[in-house]
Amino acid sequence: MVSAREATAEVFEKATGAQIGSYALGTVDDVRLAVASASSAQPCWAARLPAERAAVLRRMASLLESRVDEFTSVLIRETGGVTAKARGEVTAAISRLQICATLGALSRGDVQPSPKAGKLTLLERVPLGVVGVITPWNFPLVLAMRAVAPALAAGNTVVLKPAELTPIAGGQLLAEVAAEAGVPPGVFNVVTGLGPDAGQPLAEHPDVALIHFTGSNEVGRLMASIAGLRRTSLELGGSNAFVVLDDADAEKAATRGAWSSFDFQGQTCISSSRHIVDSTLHDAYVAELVRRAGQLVTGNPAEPGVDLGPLISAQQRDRVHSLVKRSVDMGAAVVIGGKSEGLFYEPTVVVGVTPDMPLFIEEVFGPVAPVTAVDDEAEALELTNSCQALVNAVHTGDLMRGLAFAQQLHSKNVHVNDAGPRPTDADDVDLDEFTRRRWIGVQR
Ligand code: TXE
Repeated sequence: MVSAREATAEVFEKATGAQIGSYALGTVDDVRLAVASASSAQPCWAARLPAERAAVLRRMASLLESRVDEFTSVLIRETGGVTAKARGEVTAAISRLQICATLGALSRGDVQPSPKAGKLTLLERVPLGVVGVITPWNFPLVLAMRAVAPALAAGNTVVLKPAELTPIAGGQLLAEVAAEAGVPPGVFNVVTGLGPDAGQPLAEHPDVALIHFTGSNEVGRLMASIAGLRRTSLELGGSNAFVVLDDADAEKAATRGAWSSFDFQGQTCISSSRHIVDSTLHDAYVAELVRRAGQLVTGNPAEPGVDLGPLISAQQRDRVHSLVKRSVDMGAAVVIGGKSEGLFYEPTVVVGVTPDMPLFIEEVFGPVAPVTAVDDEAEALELTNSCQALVNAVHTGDLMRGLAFAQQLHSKNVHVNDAGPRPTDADDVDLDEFTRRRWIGVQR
């Protein structure tokens, strides 16, 4: 994890600005070394029995469990998330390791009959080779694990480039845990550094079989253009809608809506970025949203009783503020919030947001709830589908109506009368993504 040019940069605690670590500014040479070592380690790792690889993953899970307080504390400081968010992330990372250990140990091929007499067809699932993983700063540990655990379980080796704002828990400490758990040298490699200097050479390296990227649409597009015929897995941003139909319970919906826009300062890919509310419920919904925003305590996330910590960086704060300001300039109105101090941004509710405004179109990624009033369900549906989204939510007093609405949405995930992450952990990891099928026909 030391860069060939030995240059380093500092890691800061987001709430206080105190230095909490440093990371090597990796270069193209570091990436080449890491990929070379991953390439040479891969055949041996792939040749191990799946159960042996699973045992190593389980040891990683146990070690993470034994260091849960330390990882939680580091995550609070490097991401600015509160204790529950940070602890939840460590728990989710442990669960992904355990799930992948089980899936990996159980993984089997298949034998299929052939129409040709005396012929058998064997199906094998084989690892891809070297997997490059590039992660963002919002959930650095679990988003790394979502790729690292299934990739290793399936017999691949990995080169991970963590986000430069958060390289400790989901990079440096993770490498320590892997080594202690018995992951052989070269099987799991971490190259820290800036995106263009360390991430891009990884994406461009011809010996990397799959790039697994989570981050902005802009860099995602770059990853896709670099990939050519090579496999790329992209988890990008979107503008998630939180829809409230005319028969919903406005108070209940606003409780979930507030959580969905303000949890972890709105900096998650599942945060609601647009509240699309039937005009008959608009005032009651906004009143409750504002009441809840006003109750939230902003401060150092390490302290008990704090609900919202700082934003990740001055750049993100300025981005969020610019979305609010440009929308207000176009006619929207801030009901509560809208101001910042240092990296802390007040929980903010903005009304009168129309579909042409930046707050409607762009992913906010900050503690802002933009509200748009609609006349009926048809308009709600049209507006929801007018933006790309990862997870939309619909609130209604009639479950069947909610299901029917959900079935017409274009997003990959939908919640009815709920919001947040997908309901199961198991669904979040997919070993098949890190393997390819090989058919072997055998003639007697
Ligand atoms: O992401 P970047 P940023 C969205 C969200 C946020 C915006 C910007 O809207 O406001 O993206 O966040 C690496 N070649 N999401 O600027 O820049 C970088 O070092 C290769 C949604 O932090 O995409 C980091 O490791 N890699 C998302 C990773 O890409 C490059 C979570 C992400 O950084 C690179 C985060 C390059 N040229 C942001 N440039 C989600 N879906 O949860 C940067 N990187």
